[in-house]
Amino acid sequence: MEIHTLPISELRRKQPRFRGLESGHRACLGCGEALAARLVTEVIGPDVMIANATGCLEIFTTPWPESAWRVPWIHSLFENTGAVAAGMESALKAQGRSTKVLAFGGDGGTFDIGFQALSGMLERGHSVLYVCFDNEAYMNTGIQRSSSTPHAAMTTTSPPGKERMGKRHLKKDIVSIVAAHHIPYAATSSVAYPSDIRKKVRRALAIEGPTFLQIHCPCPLGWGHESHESIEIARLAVQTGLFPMIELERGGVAGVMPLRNVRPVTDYLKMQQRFRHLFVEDLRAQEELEHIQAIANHNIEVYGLQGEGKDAFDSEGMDTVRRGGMRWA
Ligand SMILES: Cc1ncc(C[n+]2csc(CCOP(=O)(O)OP(=O)(O)O)c2C)c(N)n1
Ligand SMILES: [Mg+2]
Repeated sequence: MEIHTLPISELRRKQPRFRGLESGHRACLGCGEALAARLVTEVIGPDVMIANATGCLEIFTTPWPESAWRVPWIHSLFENTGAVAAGMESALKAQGRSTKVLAFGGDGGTFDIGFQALSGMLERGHSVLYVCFDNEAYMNTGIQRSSSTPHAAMTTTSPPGKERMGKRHLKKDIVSIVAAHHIPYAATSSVAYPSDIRKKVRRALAIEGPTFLQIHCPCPLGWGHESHESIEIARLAVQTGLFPMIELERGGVAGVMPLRNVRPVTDYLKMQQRFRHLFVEDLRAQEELEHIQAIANHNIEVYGLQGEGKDAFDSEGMDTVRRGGMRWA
């Protein structure tokens, strides 16, 4: 076992400077959302206000009368986070204050029910960083499928059986839809890459105008894996090409995290109970596995994820290749 021998002053220096979300909340062991929210709030500093949609993150951080937040935080409805954040930003602007506004929502709150409010916020150009904690289902209410649930995944409302092999439809490409609002910055990231999250949050906050970050967050309960496997699974989603790590500026691809060693999708799928029906002797299962591999291949091709030569970074390398010619707003 590795023994840490760093002097205490060095250990303190390595501690994050700011902690917007305290420990001691009620998230499950291995919760991807809890880790992602901690990483985001480490970077944003104290001069912020957050509007948080209904969902796991809101519930597990604020069991009345307690709160794990160390920043001003408001619970919006499930469906109106974008509108609440837009109102907060307008009010602060009218007061001449520089406090940054963030909106937090789950995939259900973002891809589905809160989408209209989000779209309005983006279109009107509010200076808000909207962070979507994407655990690919309505977890808080008992693992119902959302439009973010990946194809063929089992949820309580997309059970595999005679009629279908899990969810019939495809995962919505939310970051492209958001980017199509011509906003200055929209990106994806993953809890498996903490420094990538920090980098993208810093970038987004430095930009005037609406920005968006979708963070892929495994859910041990909803995906059916051990809590200690969350990070490995999140990393495999990226390394298979199923969750491309990209940055979009005003709708154009500005950066990608290339993959040096692309892994087969089965490496990712077989670790999760929500895909267990794909690993049985069944022709339909075989076809679904091929379909999912084709989705990953498509992502790799569309975003040019398989880097070569000097542009090739290992996906462990936590760096993104900047595509030429784009300027940060
Ligand atoms: C208008 C409305 N419909 C339904 C609900 C019930 N509800 C609360 S949280 C939630 C699911 C949240 O899913 P998601 O946004 O993905 O967040 P997660 O819990 O997965 O983090 C639902 C359906 C609600 N609070 N308000
Ligand atoms: Mg969710």
